Amino acid sequence: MQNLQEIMTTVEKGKGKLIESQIEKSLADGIEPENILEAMIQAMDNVGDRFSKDEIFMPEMLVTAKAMKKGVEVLKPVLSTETEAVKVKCVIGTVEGDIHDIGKNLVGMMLESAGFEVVDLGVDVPKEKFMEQGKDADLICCSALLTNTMPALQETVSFLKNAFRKKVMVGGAPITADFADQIGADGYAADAAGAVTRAKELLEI
Ligand code: B1M
Repeated sequence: MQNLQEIMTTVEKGKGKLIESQIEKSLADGIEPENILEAMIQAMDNVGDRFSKDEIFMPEMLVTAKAMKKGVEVLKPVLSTETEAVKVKCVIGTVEGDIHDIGKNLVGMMLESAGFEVVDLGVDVPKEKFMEQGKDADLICCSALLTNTMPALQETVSFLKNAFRKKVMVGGAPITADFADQIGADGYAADAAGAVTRAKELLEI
């Protein structure tokens, strides 16, 4: 579809100024917000592939991330389902050493729109901060995007599981269900929608 192709190109080229009007036009044309989000995620994957091949570098990756973030902001009101609060609190953050936050933000946004109270600790979060801020939470959500920060995820999970009996859910591009099991996490989800389903299962909501 032409609209989605345009949005992908805009994200890939990091043309943040165009994204709002293109998304609004697509929504007005009846394209589902989920399909727009999917196209933007696909664009980020393409950017990642080009980065791996040394076709683009950090500055380009940064502007695409900015365009993506802006797009997510535009989509947020239409993606949110405004369900009743479920009286459950979760804290979410990206583990220490890792500054990727687009996926984590999407997970937080979907949890929020499913009625969870979400406290976002941001990126590069030390395990101690997860513990401190997670004391009165029902669920702790940890994201990791780098193979290099998988050990930090593992340390965070074991630290939290030793500190208290809270449920811990993990996710992020390099994380698998097997790895999540191996490091003792209670739950894993591959994407933001799956994170809501898994969180509800874990908390028996
Ligand atoms: Co970086 N980066 N990056 N990057 N970056 C990746 C991850 C990479 C795969 C690119 C590549 O080489 N192909 C690669 C990692 C390779 C590896 O680890 N093996 C990489 C690298 C190498 C790096 C640097 C090391 C580059 C450098 O400095 N030389 C550096 C690291 C900095 C650091 O963290 N210390 C770096 C920096 C950056 C930018 C700052 C430029 C920017 C991030 C900006 C930001 O986030 N604010 C950036 C970007 C944009 C990417 C790519 C292109 C896109 C990431 C993204 O936002 N995806 C990425 C390539 C790729 O992913 N294909 C790449 C879209 C997002 C919606 O998906 O985050 O996977 P994702 O989230 C999904 C799921 O994973 C899941 O749900 C989300 C929604 O569906 N999920 C969860 C995520 N968290 C979850 C938690 C859950 C459950 C599900 O429960 C708790």
